[in-house]
Amino acid sequence: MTTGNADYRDAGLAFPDDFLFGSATAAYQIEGAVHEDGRGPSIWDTFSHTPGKIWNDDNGDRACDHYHRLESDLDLMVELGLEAYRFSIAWPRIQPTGRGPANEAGLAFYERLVDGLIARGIRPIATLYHWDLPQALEDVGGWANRATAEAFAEYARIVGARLGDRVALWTTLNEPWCSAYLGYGSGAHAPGLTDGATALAAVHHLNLAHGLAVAALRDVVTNDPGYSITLNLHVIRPSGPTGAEAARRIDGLANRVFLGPLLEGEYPADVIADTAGITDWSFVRPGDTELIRQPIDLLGVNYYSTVTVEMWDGVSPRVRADGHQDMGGTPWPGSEHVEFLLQPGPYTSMGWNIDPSGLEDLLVHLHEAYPGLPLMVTENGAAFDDVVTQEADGPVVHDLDRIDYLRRHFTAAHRAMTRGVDLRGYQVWSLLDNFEWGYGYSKRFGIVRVDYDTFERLPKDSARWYAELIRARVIPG
Ligand code: IFM
Repeated sequence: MTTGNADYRDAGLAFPDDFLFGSATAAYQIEGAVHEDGRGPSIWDTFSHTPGKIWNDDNGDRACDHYHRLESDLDLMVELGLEAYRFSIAWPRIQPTGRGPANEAGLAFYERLVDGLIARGIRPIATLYHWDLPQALEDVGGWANRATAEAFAEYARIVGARLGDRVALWTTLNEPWCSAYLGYGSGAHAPGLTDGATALAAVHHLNLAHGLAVAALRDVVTNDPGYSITLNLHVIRPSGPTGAEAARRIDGLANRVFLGPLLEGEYPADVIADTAGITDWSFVRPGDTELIRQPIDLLGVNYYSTVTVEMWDGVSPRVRADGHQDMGGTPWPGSEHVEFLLQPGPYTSMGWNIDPSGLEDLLVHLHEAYPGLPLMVTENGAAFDDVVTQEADGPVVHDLDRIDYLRRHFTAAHRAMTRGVDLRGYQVWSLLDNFEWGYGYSKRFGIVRVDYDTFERLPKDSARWYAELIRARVIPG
């Protein structure tokens, strides 16, 4: 029974039997053990050890110590009833310098992980790249260098040859928007560069890397997996008379510059025009868009919140106070005159607005734009300032705000499905509290709490709530 209310708190919504409920993590955010078993340094090791880049100068050296707690973390997944687990493979564990022969110990670790999942009846969803580029590749240009895309295909081939009889779903890249624009445009992420032309070259080489990697995987895998990429598409609300122009620009840079080549075989002409003063796009070589547009089985969607935009005239004091005048450090090359307005609340502790209608809108839009392409929510979740309470039976985290967030977003996903969207599953971000990039350990996204002194895991109430959803296949009341 649905109540259909505007708050997305419907009761009694049932999910189909083949809907894949799971949870997601990423290597650098949870593994730790950065110097062990031959792992090479990544750009995030370098960046996080650069003073002032990360909140509290935190780093991923130990993270959640998952590398040493693999078996008990797998058992935890069973306790929660997960049907799938989305993890990422650290490229520098497989190829310490990003090229050359495989590091056996690195492959063996992920083999234990995949085998451990399968033995427990959990489907492995493997992401090849969740931002931890081998530092040696960055030293010769990183994602601004076409050779990195070619190296990525070789890495994909190595991993595919080893695990390509067991992985259920391959994801090439996680959120290339972040890798390109935060890594090379705004400088908020590793490697911390601030150059618009470099960011746009990175966009293209990431797209190319995806295409080359899918082809390389197809060459070597022996089972019948799905192939996918995960994008953090922006849900954009226009504001005022200039909102449509602002939305077009941000949609171009955030969404269409990926969806175009990946799914339609071309870059959007308006994005090329908008950025003509920054780059001539000569890094796109003849034939590249054909290489990028590989058939995929599923598109991964990461969704957290929405943005509202309008154009600004360049004299607004509020914009100056926001630092948008720093043209050297924008994630929006060529569109620095778009202003991002404060969103109506409520907010998570990231300051991100909570708007489940954005997820429904996004899924329905993708379904209409690309009919026949299955979708999966590969990340959704929320950071809140959790409180640990000591009760008679031990410590607990009553994270009602996270339960409510998840309830509302699962409802949004369900509503999208009733509108015809072919949604195959939902991976909650995140299984564990973890290293939240520039925010270090200050933000907790986990449905399981991690004590960063003892590394003990404590399932929060949201984990119990999620376990009940998975068991009953109905959103708990
Ligand atoms: O923690 C990140 C994740 O690595 C990528 N997607 C967004 C999450 C929350 O910021």
